[in-house]
Amino acid sequence: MKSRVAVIGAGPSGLAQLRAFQSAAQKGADIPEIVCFEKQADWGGLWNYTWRTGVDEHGDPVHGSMYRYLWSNGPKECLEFADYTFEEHFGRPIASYPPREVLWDYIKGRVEKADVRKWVRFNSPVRWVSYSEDTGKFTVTVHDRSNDVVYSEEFDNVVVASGHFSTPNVPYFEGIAKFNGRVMHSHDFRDALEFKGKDILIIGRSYSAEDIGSQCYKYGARSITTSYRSKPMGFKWPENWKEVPLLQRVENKTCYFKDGTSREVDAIIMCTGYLHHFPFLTEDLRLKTANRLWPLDLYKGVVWENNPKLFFIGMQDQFYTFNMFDAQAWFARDVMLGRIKLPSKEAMRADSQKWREREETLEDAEQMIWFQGDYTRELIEATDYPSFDIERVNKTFMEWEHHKMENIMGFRDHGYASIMTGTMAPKHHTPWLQALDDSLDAYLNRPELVA
Ligand code: FAD
Ligand code: NA7
Repeated sequence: MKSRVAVIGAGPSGLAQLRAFQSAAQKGADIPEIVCFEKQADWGGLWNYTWRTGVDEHGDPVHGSMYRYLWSNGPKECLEFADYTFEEHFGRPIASYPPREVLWDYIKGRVEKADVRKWVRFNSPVRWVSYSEDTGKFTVTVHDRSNDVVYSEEFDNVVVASGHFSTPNVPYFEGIAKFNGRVMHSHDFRDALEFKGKDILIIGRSYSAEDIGSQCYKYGARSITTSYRSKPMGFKWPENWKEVPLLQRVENKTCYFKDGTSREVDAIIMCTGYLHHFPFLTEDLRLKTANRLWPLDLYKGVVWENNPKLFFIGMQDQFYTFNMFDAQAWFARDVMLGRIKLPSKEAMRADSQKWREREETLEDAEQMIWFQGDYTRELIEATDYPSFDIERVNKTFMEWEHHKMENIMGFRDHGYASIMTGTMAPKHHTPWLQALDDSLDAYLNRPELVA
C-alpha cells in the first residue's frame, strides 16, 4: 500500500511541502499519497487576508495576523522561490517591496502551476494527532467544517506547517483593565485608519511594533509612542514618534513608563509577539520553543528528533522565509522518500546542539542573517532544490538593514537585483509613504483595474 503523508497547513510552509513532492513526482519519483489539511477556506496562510478577528466563521480562533496596507517588510529578492521567479509569475520585473496581495498572488502562482490544489482539504482544522508505537502510524483527527463531521485517518508521516504567528502573547500591565480606550494585540490589528487622529501606544520593539507604528503614522495617527522592554529600535523616527522604556502602569488614559515619564493615549497596541501553539499535538510530539532562530529538538531545524516520522516546517524566527521553507520542505521530503538517511538520535541532538551554541553567540541582526543563510545553504546542498547564491541574499539583507537605518519611512523605495535572474528591480511608481492603495492592480500600475 502507498504510504501516506499528512501536511497540516497550506501556508507558505505547507505549500512548499506540496511543491517539493510534486517536483519529485514530475521527475519520475514514486511519491506517497499527500493530504494537506487547511483550516481556512483558501490557501496562502497569513498572506490570505481576513477581515475577521477573534473567531472565524466556524467559531475557531482566527489564524490571520496580517492587516490592510501591509507591504513586504524585507526585499522580495530575499524570499524569491528558486524554482519560480517573480519574473516568471508577473511576466516582467516588479519593484522590491510588494504589498500583501501581490505576494499572495505570487505564492499561489507556483502551486497553481504545480496543480496541487487537489491535495488540499479546506475548512479542515486538525484537532488531534497521536502516534501509535504498535502500528507505527499517526492518527490525525480532523473537523471537516463544510460538512460538520469529525473524522480520523492514519498516516505514515506528518508535517506540521501550521505557522507560529497567530496565537498572541499578551502580557499584563498594572491598571490596564481600567484603561479607557482600545487595548488590542497586533494579531487583531486590521486597518490603520481606525487610529487616524489618535494618540497610540505600542508595546514592543520588533517587526510588528515598527511596521504597525509606521502604518499608523502613514495613515494619520496624531502621535505614536513605542515602549520597549530591552532596548529602543533606534531608527530616525518622525517628529510625532517617541520611543520610551517599558510601560509600568495605566491610570484611566494615562500611561506611566519606567523612566518616570507619562503620556495620555487613546489606544494601546501590544506588539508583543506570538506563542508557538500546537493544541492538536500529543505531549510526545509537541514542539515547545520561544520565537528564536534555533529551536531545539528539530534535526536540521525540521525533523522531530524524538520521532523522526514527524516534521516541522517554518518554526524558526525568520529573516529568510519562502526559500528557507522550500529548503526545509525539500529536506523533509527526501527523508520521507528515503533519499536522506538520518543519523542516530544522539548524533541528531549533537548536531542541533552545535547550531544552538552558535545561535547563542549571535549579537546583532547581521550575524543572525549569516547564521540563517548558512543554515539554509546546508539544507539546499542536501537536496535537488535549485541552488542559489546565499551570500548575495545575505548581502541584500545587509543593504535592507542599511536602508532602514538611513530612512525608516523610505526604505521601501529602494530596489535590488534578483538573486535568481540577475534582473534589477524597477523603482516603484509611487513612494511608499504616498502609496495609500495597496491593491495588486494599483501596484502593478493597472489604473484601469483599480476600483
Ligand atoms: P502561516 O502563513 O501562518 O500558515 C499556516 C497555515 O496553517 C495557515 O493557513 C493556517 O490556517 C493553517 N493551520 C493552522 N493551524 C491549523 C490546524 N490545526 N489545522 C489545519 N490548518 C491549520 N514574511 C516575509 O517574508 N515578509 C513579510 O513581509 C512578512 N510579514 C509578516 C507580517 C506579519 C503581520 C506576520 C505575522 C508575519 C509576516 N511574515 C513575513 C512572516 C510569515 O511568518 C511568513 O511569511 C509565512 O506566512 C509563514 O508561513 P507558514 O506556512 O509557516 O505559516
Ligand atoms: P517578535 O519578533 O517575536 O517580537 C516580539 C516583541 O515583543 C519583542 O520586541 C519583545 O521584546 C516584545 N515583548 C514580548 N513580551 C513582552 C513583554 N512582556 N513586555 C514588553 N515587550 C514584550 O514578534 P513580532 O510580532 O514583532 O514579529 C513577528 C513576525 O511578524 C515577524 O516575522 C514579522 O515579519 C512580522 P524584546 O525585544 O524581547 O525586548
